[in-house]
Amino acid sequence: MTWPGTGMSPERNLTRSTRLFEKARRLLPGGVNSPVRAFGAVGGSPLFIRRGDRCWIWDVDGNRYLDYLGSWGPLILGHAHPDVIRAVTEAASLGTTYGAPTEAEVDLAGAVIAAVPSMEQVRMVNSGTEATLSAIRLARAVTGREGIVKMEGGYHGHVDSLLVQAGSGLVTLAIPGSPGIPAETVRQTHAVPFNNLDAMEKCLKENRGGIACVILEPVAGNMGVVPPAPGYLESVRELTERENVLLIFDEVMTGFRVAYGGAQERFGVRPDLTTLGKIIGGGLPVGAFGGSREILSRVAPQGDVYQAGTLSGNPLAMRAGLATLELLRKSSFYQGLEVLSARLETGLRRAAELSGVPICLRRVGSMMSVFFTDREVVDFETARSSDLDRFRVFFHAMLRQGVYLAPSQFEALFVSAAHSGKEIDQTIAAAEAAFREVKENSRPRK
Ligand code: HOZ
Repeated sequence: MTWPGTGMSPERNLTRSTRLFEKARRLLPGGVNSPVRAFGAVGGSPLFIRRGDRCWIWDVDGNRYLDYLGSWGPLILGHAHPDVIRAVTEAASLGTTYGAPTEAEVDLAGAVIAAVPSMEQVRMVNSGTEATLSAIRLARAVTGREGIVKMEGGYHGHVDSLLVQAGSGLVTLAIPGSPGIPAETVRQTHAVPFNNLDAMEKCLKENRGGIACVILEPVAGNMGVVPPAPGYLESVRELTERENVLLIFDEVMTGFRVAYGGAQERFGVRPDLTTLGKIIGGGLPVGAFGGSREILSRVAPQGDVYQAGTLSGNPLAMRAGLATLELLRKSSFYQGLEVLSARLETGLRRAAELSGVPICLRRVGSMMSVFFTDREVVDFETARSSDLDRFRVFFHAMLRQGVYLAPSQFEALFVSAAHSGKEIDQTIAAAEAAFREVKENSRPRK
Protein backbone atom coordinates (compact mmCIF):
# COMPACT_ATOMS: atom_id res chain seq x y z
CA MET A 1 0.00 0.00 0.00
CA THR A 2 1.22 3.52 -0.77
CA TRP A 3 -0.20 6.93 0.03
CA PRO A 4 -1.81 8.59 -3.01
CA GLY A 5 0.57 10.54 -5.21
CA THR A 6 3.64 10.06 -3.05
CA GLY A 7 4.73 6.45 -3.31
CA MET A 8 5.40 6.56 0.42
CA SER A 9 4.41 3.66 2.60
CA PRO A 10 2.26 4.48 5.64
CA GLU A 11 4.53 2.20 7.66
CA ARG A 12 7.59 4.41 7.64
CA ASN A 13 10.71 3.20 9.32
CA LEU A 14 11.49 5.84 11.97
CA THR A 15 13.96 3.81 14.02
CA ARG A 16 16.96 6.14 13.81
CA SER A 17 14.93 9.33 14.39
CA THR A 18 13.25 7.77 17.41
CA ARG A 19 16.57 6.57 18.84
CA LEU A 20 18.23 9.92 18.23
CA PHE A 21 15.40 11.73 20.00
CA GLU A 22 15.79 9.47 23.03
CA LYS A 23 19.50 10.28 23.13
CA ALA A 24 18.90 14.00 22.44
CA ARG A 25 16.47 14.22 25.36
CA ARG A 26 19.25 13.19 27.71
CA LEU A 27 21.61 15.82 26.29
CA LEU A 28 19.45 18.79 25.27
CA PRO A 29 16.47 20.28 27.12
CA GLY A 30 13.44 18.62 25.53
CA GLY A 31 15.79 17.03 23.00
CA VAL A 32 15.98 20.14 20.79
CA ASN A 33 17.61 23.53 20.39
CA SER A 34 14.34 25.38 19.71
CA PRO A 35 11.04 24.36 21.29
CA VAL A 36 8.49 23.99 18.48
CA ARG A 37 10.54 21.47 16.53
CA ALA A 38 10.16 18.89 19.34
CA PHE A 39 6.63 18.08 17.99
CA GLY A 40 5.19 18.73 21.47
CA ALA A 41 2.02 20.28 20.07
CA VAL A 42 1.30 17.57 17.52
CA GLY A 43 2.57 14.53 19.39
CA GLY A 44 4.96 11.87 18.19
CA SER A 45 8.68 12.00 17.80
CA PRO A 46 10.41 14.65 15.68
CA LEU A 47 12.18 13.61 12.52
CA PHE A 48 15.93 14.04 12.44
CA ILE A 49 16.86 15.43 9.06
CA ARG A 50 19.93 14.29 7.21
CA ARG A 51 19.85 16.28 4.00
CA GLY A 52 17.87 18.61 1.79
CA ASP A 53 17.79 19.15 -1.96
CA ARG A 54 15.52 21.72 -3.64
CA CYS A 55 12.03 21.23 -2.11
CA TRP A 56 12.86 17.83 -0.60
CA ILE A 57 14.29 16.70 2.71
CA TRP A 58 15.37 13.23 3.83
CA ASP A 59 15.30 12.01 7.40
CA VAL A 60 18.00 9.82 8.93
CA ASP A 61 15.92 6.70 8.16
CA GLY A 62 15.91 7.56 4.45
CA ASN A 63 12.28 8.74 4.21
CA ARG A 64 11.75 11.61 1.75
CA TYR A 65 9.43 14.57 2.39
CA LEU A 66 8.18 17.51 0.40
CA ASP A 67 9.28 20.40 2.58
CA TYR A 68 7.01 23.36 3.36
CA LEU A 69 8.85 24.38 6.52
CA GLY A 70 11.84 25.76 4.61
CA SER A 71 13.74 25.99 7.89
CA TRP A 72 10.99 28.35 9.16
CA GLY A 73 11.35 30.76 6.25
CA PRO A 74 14.92 31.37 5.06
CA LEU A 75 14.90 28.83 2.22
CA ILE A 76 12.96 30.74 -0.42
CA LEU A 77 15.21 29.08 -3.03
CA GLY A 78 14.82 25.63 -1.51
CA HIS A 79 17.60 23.48 -0.07
CA ALA A 80 21.20 23.51 -1.26
CA HIS A 81 20.77 25.91 -4.18
CA PRO A 82 24.01 25.52 -6.19
CA ASP A 83 24.70 29.30 -6.25
CA VAL A 84 24.31 29.58 -2.48
CA ILE A 85 26.43 26.49 -1.82
CA ARG A 86 29.13 27.81 -4.15
CA ALA A 87 29.15 31.19 -2.39
CA VAL A 88 29.39 29.60 1.06
CA THR A 89 32.06 27.10 -0.02
CA GLU A 90 34.19 29.80 -1.63
CA ALA A 91 33.83 32.01 1.44
CA ALA A 92 34.67 29.15 3.81
CA SER A 93 37.80 28.28 1.86
CA LEU A 94 39.09 31.77 2.69
CA GLY A 95 38.37 31.45 6.40
CA THR A 96 35.12 31.40 8.31
CA THR A 97 35.34 34.58 10.40
CA TYR A 98 37.81 37.38 11.02
CA GLY A 99 36.12 39.71 13.49
CA ALA A 100 37.10 42.52 11.15
CA PRO A 101 35.23 44.30 8.34
CA THR A 102 34.80 42.52 4.98
CA GLU A 103 33.70 43.57 1.51
CA ALA A 104 30.78 41.09 1.59
CA GLU A 105 29.08 42.84 4.52
CA VAL A 106 29.25 46.18 2.71
CA ASP A 107 27.83 44.55 -0.44
CA LEU A 108 24.97 42.89 1.45
CA ALA A 109 24.20 46.12 3.32
CA GLY A 110 24.03 47.89 -0.06
CA ALA A 111 21.70 45.24 -1.50
CA VAL A 112 19.41 45.32 1.54
CA ILE A 113 19.23 49.12 1.63
CA ALA A 114 18.53 49.24 -2.12
CA ALA A 115 15.65 46.79 -1.62
CA VAL A 116 13.94 47.90 1.58
CA PRO A 117 12.18 51.25 1.01
CA SER A 118 12.59 52.71 4.52
CA MET A 119 16.24 51.77 5.08
CA GLU A 120 19.19 54.12 4.69
CA GLN A 121 21.52 52.27 7.03
CA VAL A 122 21.59 48.76 8.43
CA ARG A 123 23.43 46.86 11.19
CA MET A 124 23.99 43.13 10.69
CA VAL A 125 23.48 40.84 13.69
CA ASN A 126 23.19 37.06 14.15
CA SER A 127 19.48 36.34 14.61
CA GLY A 128 16.02 37.83 14.44
CA THR A 129 15.93 37.96 18.23
CA GLU A 130 19.06 40.09 18.30
CA ALA A 131 17.61 42.33 15.60
CA THR A 132 14.39 43.06 17.49
CA LEU A 133 16.03 43.53 20.88
CA SER A 134 18.49 45.99 19.31
CA ALA A 135 15.73 47.84 17.46
CA ILE A 136 13.75 48.18 20.71
CA ARG A 137 16.82 49.50 22.55
CA LEU A 138 17.39 52.03 19.77
CA ALA A 139 13.74 53.14 19.74
CA ARG A 140 13.85 53.65 23.49
CA ALA A 141 17.08 55.65 23.25
CA VAL A 142 15.84 57.84 20.41
CA THR A 143 12.52 58.67 22.07
CA GLY A 144 13.71 58.69 25.68
CA ARG A 145 10.66 56.56 26.55
CA GLU A 146 10.34 52.97 27.71
CA GLY A 147 6.87 51.73 26.74
CA ILE A 148 6.38 49.25 23.89
CA VAL A 149 3.18 48.32 22.11
CA LYS A 150 3.11 44.88 20.50
CA MET A 151 0.38 42.70 19.03
CA GLU A 152 -1.33 39.87 20.89
CA GLY A 153 0.07 36.75 19.22
CA GLY A 154 2.96 38.72 17.74
CA TYR A 155 6.34 37.08 18.16
CA HIS A 156 9.69 38.81 17.78
CA GLY A 157 12.13 36.22 19.03
CA HIS A 158 12.73 35.47 22.68
CA VAL A 159 13.43 39.08 23.74
CA ASP A 160 12.51 39.54 27.43
CA SER A 161 10.35 42.60 26.94
CA LEU A 162 8.47 41.05 24.00
CA LEU A 163 7.46 37.73 25.54
CA VAL A 164 4.04 39.07 26.45
CA GLN A 165 1.04 37.34 24.87
CA ALA A 166 3.46 35.98 22.31
CA GLY A 167 2.82 33.68 19.38
CA SER A 168 5.03 30.96 17.88
CA GLY A 169 6.35 28.47 20.46
CA LEU A 170 4.62 30.16 23.39
CA VAL A 171 1.11 29.77 22.02
CA THR A 172 2.04 26.38 20.53
CA LEU A 173 3.04 25.09 23.95
CA ALA A 174 0.43 27.21 25.82
CA ILE A 175 3.09 29.15 27.74
CA PRO A 176 1.58 32.50 28.79
CA GLY A 177 4.92 34.21 29.35
CA SER A 178 8.26 33.08 30.70
CA PRO A 179 9.59 32.88 34.23
CA GLY A 180 13.00 34.49 34.54
CA ILE A 181 11.84 37.79 33.13
CA PRO A 182 11.69 40.58 35.73
CA ALA A 183 8.15 41.91 36.18
CA GLU A 184 9.60 45.39 35.69
CA THR A 185 10.77 44.45 32.19
CA VAL A 186 7.32 43.49 30.93
CA ARG A 187 5.45 46.17 32.88
CA GLN A 188 6.29 48.54 30.03
CA THR A 189 4.95 46.20 27.35
CA HIS A 190 1.36 46.65 26.16
CA ALA A 191 -0.32 44.08 23.91
CA VAL A 192 -3.21 45.00 21.63
CA PRO A 193 -5.09 42.88 19.06
CA PHE A 194 -3.69 42.80 15.51
CA ASN A 195 -5.89 44.50 12.92
CA ASN A 196 -7.62 46.57 15.61
CA LEU A 197 -6.81 50.23 15.19
CA ASP A 198 -9.18 51.41 17.91
CA ALA A 199 -7.42 49.30 20.53
CA MET A 200 -4.04 50.69 19.47
CA GLU A 201 -5.34 54.24 19.48
CA LYS A 202 -6.77 53.78 22.98
CA CYS A 203 -3.51 52.29 24.24
CA LEU A 204 -1.39 55.08 22.77
CA LYS A 205 -3.72 57.75 24.21
CA GLU A 206 -3.79 56.19 27.66
CA ASN A 207 -0.01 55.98 27.72
CA ARG A 208 0.74 59.23 25.92
CA GLY A 209 4.30 60.39 26.53
CA GLY A 210 5.40 56.94 27.70
CA ILE A 211 5.49 54.83 24.53
CA ALA A 212 8.69 54.52 22.52
CA CYS A 213 7.43 52.31 19.72
CA VAL A 214 4.84 50.05 18.19
CA ILE A 215 6.34 46.80 16.94
CA LEU A 216 4.45 44.45 14.64
CA GLU A 217 4.86 41.85 11.94
CA PRO A 218 3.15 43.60 9.00
CA VAL A 219 1.85 40.19 7.97
CA ALA A 220 1.50 38.24 11.19
CA GLY A 221 3.30 34.93 10.82
CA ASN A 222 3.66 33.59 14.33
CA MET A 223 -0.04 33.17 15.16
CA GLY A 224 -0.25 31.38 11.85
CA VAL A 225 -0.41 33.68 8.85
CA VAL A 226 -2.81 36.60 9.31
CA PRO A 227 -2.79 39.34 6.65
CA PRO A 228 -3.24 42.98 7.61
CA ALA A 229 -6.79 44.19 6.90
CA PRO A 230 -6.97 46.61 3.95
CA GLY A 231 -5.79 50.03 5.16
CA TYR A 232 -4.66 48.77 8.58
CA LEU A 233 -0.92 49.31 8.10
CA GLU A 234 -1.51 52.74 6.55
CA SER A 235 -3.66 53.72 9.55
CA VAL A 236 -1.06 52.42 12.01
CA ARG A 237 1.53 54.55 10.24
CA GLU A 238 -0.67 57.67 10.47
CA LEU A 239 -1.52 57.00 14.10
CA THR A 240 2.07 56.42 15.22
CA GLU A 241 3.19 59.56 13.41
CA ARG A 242 0.39 61.56 15.03
CA GLU A 243 1.27 60.19 18.47
CA ASN A 244 4.99 60.74 17.84
CA VAL A 245 5.80 57.08 18.42
CA LEU A 246 8.28 55.06 16.34
CA LEU A 247 6.92 52.27 14.17
CA ILE A 248 8.96 49.06 13.89
CA PHE A 249 8.13 46.48 11.23
CA ASP A 250 9.44 43.07 12.18
CA GLU A 251 10.14 41.76 8.69
CA VAL A 252 12.24 38.81 9.79
CA MET A 253 9.67 36.58 8.11
CA THR A 254 8.20 38.90 5.45
CA GLY A 255 11.44 40.58 4.32
CA PHE A 256 12.30 39.43 0.78
CA ARG A 257 9.42 36.91 1.16
CA VAL A 258 6.19 38.75 0.33
CA ALA A 259 8.04 41.05 -2.10
CA TYR A 260 11.69 41.81 -2.75
CA GLY A 261 11.37 44.93 -0.55
CA GLY A 262 9.26 43.05 2.01
CA ALA A 263 5.82 43.92 3.31
CA GLN A 264 6.67 47.62 3.31
CA GLU A 265 7.10 47.47 -0.46
CA ARG A 266 4.04 45.26 -0.95
CA PHE A 267 1.72 47.46 1.13
CA GLY A 268 3.46 50.79 0.49
CA VAL A 269 3.94 51.72 4.15
CA ARG A 270 7.29 52.90 5.54
CA PRO A 271 8.15 52.16 9.15
CA ASP A 272 10.85 54.00 11.12
CA LEU A 273 12.80 50.85 11.89
CA THR A 274 12.84 47.42 10.24
CA THR A 275 14.14 44.12 11.49
CA LEU A 276 15.26 41.38 9.11
CA GLY A 277 16.65 37.85 9.31
CA LYS A 278 15.97 34.49 7.64
CA ILE A 279 16.19 35.08 3.83
CA ILE A 280 18.97 37.69 3.96
CA GLY A 281 21.30 35.02 5.35
CA GLY A 282 20.50 32.48 2.64
CA GLY A 283 20.05 29.77 5.30
CA LEU A 284 22.92 30.82 7.58
CA PRO A 285 22.42 32.51 10.96
CA VAL A 286 21.74 36.21 10.44
CA GLY A 287 19.64 39.17 11.50
CA ALA A 288 19.65 42.89 10.75
CA PHE A 289 18.00 46.11 11.82
CA GLY A 290 17.91 49.38 9.97
CA GLY A 291 16.15 52.62 9.25
CA SER A 292 16.93 56.23 8.48
CA ARG A 293 20.50 57.49 8.66
CA GLU A 294 19.39 59.88 11.40
CA ILE A 295 18.08 57.12 13.68
CA LEU A 296 20.90 54.67 12.90
CA SER A 297 23.48 57.37 13.69
CA ARG A 298 22.68 56.68 17.35
CA VAL A 299 24.18 53.17 17.08
CA ALA A 300 27.73 52.66 18.42
CA PRO A 301 30.43 53.45 17.42
CA GLN A 302 28.86 56.39 15.59
CA GLY A 303 26.44 56.97 18.45
CA ASP A 304 25.87 56.01 22.06
CA VAL A 305 23.46 53.06 21.76
CA TYR A 306 25.55 49.97 22.31
CA GLN A 307 25.24 46.90 20.11
CA ALA A 308 27.97 44.43 19.16
CA GLY A 309 28.72 40.83 18.13
CA THR A 310 31.76 38.62 17.56
CA LEU A 311 30.22 36.90 14.52
CA SER A 312 28.14 39.85 13.25
CA GLY A 313 28.47 40.29 9.48
CA ASN A 314 29.90 36.77 9.26
CA PRO A 315 31.43 36.30 5.79
CA LEU A 316 29.68 32.98 5.12
CA ALA A 317 26.26 34.39 5.99
CA MET A 318 26.92 37.58 4.00
CA ARG A 319 27.97 35.65 0.90
CA ALA A 320 25.00 33.26 1.20
CA GLY A 321 22.69 36.26 1.54
CA LEU A 322 24.22 38.01 -1.47
CA ALA A 323 23.90 34.90 -3.65
CA THR A 324 20.25 34.53 -2.57
CA LEU A 325 19.30 38.16 -3.18
CA GLU A 326 20.89 38.08 -6.61
CA LEU A 327 18.50 35.29 -7.64
CA LEU A 328 15.48 37.00 -6.06
CA ARG A 329 16.16 40.11 -8.16
CA LYS A 330 15.37 38.21 -11.38
CA SER A 331 12.34 39.91 -12.89
CA SER A 332 9.80 37.09 -12.75
CA PHE A 333 10.89 35.56 -9.43
CA TYR A 334 8.00 36.74 -7.24
CA GLN A 335 5.38 36.28 -9.99
CA GLY A 336 6.47 32.66 -10.34
CA LEU A 337 6.22 32.12 -6.60
CA GLU A 338 2.79 33.77 -6.55
CA VAL A 339 1.47 31.47 -9.30
CA LEU A 340 2.68 28.36 -7.43
CA SER A 341 1.34 29.58 -4.09
CA ALA A 342 -2.04 30.51 -5.57
CA ARG A 343 -2.26 27.04 -7.12
CA LEU A 344 -1.62 25.47 -3.73
CA GLU A 345 -4.18 27.75 -2.06
CA THR A 346 -6.86 26.89 -4.63
CA GLY A 347 -6.12 23.18 -4.35
CA LEU A 348 -6.18 23.17 -0.56
CA ARG A 349 -9.45 25.09 -0.47
CA ARG A 350 -11.04 22.67 -2.93
CA ALA A 351 -9.70 19.65 -1.04
CA ALA A 352 -11.17 20.94 2.24
CA GLU A 353 -14.47 21.73 0.57
CA LEU A 354 -14.69 18.24 -0.97
CA SER A 355 -14.17 16.66 2.44
CA GLY A 356 -16.63 18.98 4.18
CA VAL A 357 -14.04 20.23 6.69
CA PRO A 358 -14.48 23.97 7.33
CA ILE A 359 -11.21 25.87 7.10
CA CYS A 360 -10.02 29.43 6.93
CA LEU A 361 -6.99 29.66 4.65
CA ARG A 362 -4.95 32.85 4.91
CA ARG A 363 -2.19 33.63 2.45
CA VAL A 364 0.09 36.49 1.52
CA GLY A 365 2.39 35.55 -1.36
CA SER A 366 4.27 32.36 -0.57
CA MET A 367 3.36 32.21 3.13
CA MET A 368 0.06 30.71 4.23
CA SER A 369 -1.81 28.90 7.01
CA VAL A 370 -4.81 26.61 7.12
CA PHE A 371 -6.92 27.21 10.24
CA PHE A 372 -9.51 24.63 11.23
CA THR A 373 -12.26 27.07 12.02
CA ASP A 374 -15.37 28.48 10.40
CA ARG A 375 -14.46 31.97 11.67
CA GLU A 376 -12.53 34.50 9.63
CA VAL A 377 -9.05 34.64 11.15
CA VAL A 378 -8.08 38.29 11.62
CA ASP A 379 -6.20 38.29 14.93
CA PHE A 380 -4.86 36.11 17.76
CA GLU A 381 -8.28 35.39 19.23
CA THR A 382 -9.72 34.13 15.95
CA ALA A 383 -6.49 32.24 15.15
CA ARG A 384 -6.90 30.41 18.45
CA SER A 385 -10.42 29.36 17.46
CA SER A 386 -8.74 26.78 15.20
CA ASP A 387 -9.46 23.19 16.26
CA LEU A 388 -6.03 21.95 17.31
CA ASP A 389 -7.11 18.29 17.31
CA ARG A 390 -8.03 18.64 13.66
CA PHE A 391 -4.70 20.33 12.97
CA ARG A 392 -2.89 17.43 14.64
CA VAL A 393 -4.72 14.84 12.54
CA PHE A 394 -4.06 16.86 9.37
CA PHE A 395 -0.39 17.36 10.22
CA HIS A 396 0.28 13.65 10.78
CA ALA A 397 -1.79 12.57 7.77
CA MET A 398 0.31 14.90 5.59
CA LEU A 399 3.54 13.71 7.17
CA ARG A 400 2.69 10.05 6.60
CA GLN A 401 2.12 10.93 2.95
CA GLY A 402 5.49 12.59 2.74
CA VAL A 403 4.56 16.26 3.19
CA TYR A 404 6.44 18.10 5.93
CA LEU A 405 4.61 21.07 7.49
CA ALA A 406 5.51 23.18 10.54
CA PRO A 407 4.54 21.10 13.60
CA SER A 408 2.31 23.87 14.94
CA GLN A 409 -0.93 25.55 13.96
CA PHE A 410 0.64 28.89 14.85
CA GLU A 411 3.39 28.96 12.24
CA ALA A 412 3.50 29.48 8.49
CA LEU A 413 3.71 27.16 5.50
CA PHE A 414 6.32 28.43 3.01
CA VAL A 415 6.35 27.73 -0.72
CA SER A 416 9.81 28.00 -2.29
CA ALA A 417 10.96 28.60 -5.84
CA ALA A 418 12.20 25.00 -5.81
CA HIS A 419 8.64 23.67 -5.67
CA SER A 420 7.09 23.02 -9.07
CA GLY A 421 3.50 22.54 -10.23
CA LYS A 422 4.04 18.79 -10.02
CA GLU A 423 4.93 18.90 -6.34
CA ILE A 424 2.14 21.36 -5.59
CA ASP A 425 -0.36 18.96 -7.18
CA GLN A 426 1.14 16.08 -5.22
CA THR A 427 0.63 18.13 -2.05
CA ILE A 428 -2.99 18.83 -2.97
CA ALA A 429 -3.59 15.10 -3.55
CA ALA A 430 -2.11 14.39 -0.12
CA ALA A 431 -4.29 17.12 1.42
CA GLU A 432 -7.44 15.56 -0.06
CA ALA A 433 -6.68 12.36 1.85
CA ALA A 434 -5.62 14.30 4.96
CA PHE A 435 -8.83 16.37 5.07
CA ARG A 436 -10.84 13.13 4.64
CA GLU A 437 -8.99 11.71 7.63
CA VAL A 438 -9.77 14.87 9.62
CA LYS A 439 -13.43 14.47 8.71
CA GLU A 440 -13.49 10.78 9.70
CA ASN A 441 -11.81 11.54 13.01
CA SER A 442 -14.30 14.31 13.68
CA ARG A 443 -17.38 12.13 13.25
CA PRO A 444 -17.76 10.80 16.80
CA ARG A 445 -17.87 14.32 18.23
CA LYS A 446 -20.77 15.42 16.01
N1 HOZ B 1 10.55 30.54 16.37
C1 HOZ B 1 10.79 30.16 15.03
C2 HOZ B 1 9.49 29.92 14.32
N2 HOZ B 1 8.60 31.01 14.32
C3 HOZ B 1 11.75 29.00 14.90
C4 HOZ B 1 11.36 27.76 15.59
C5 HOZ B 1 12.41 26.64 15.48
O1 HOZ B 1 13.41 26.77 14.80
O2 HOZ B 1 12.20 25.64 16.11
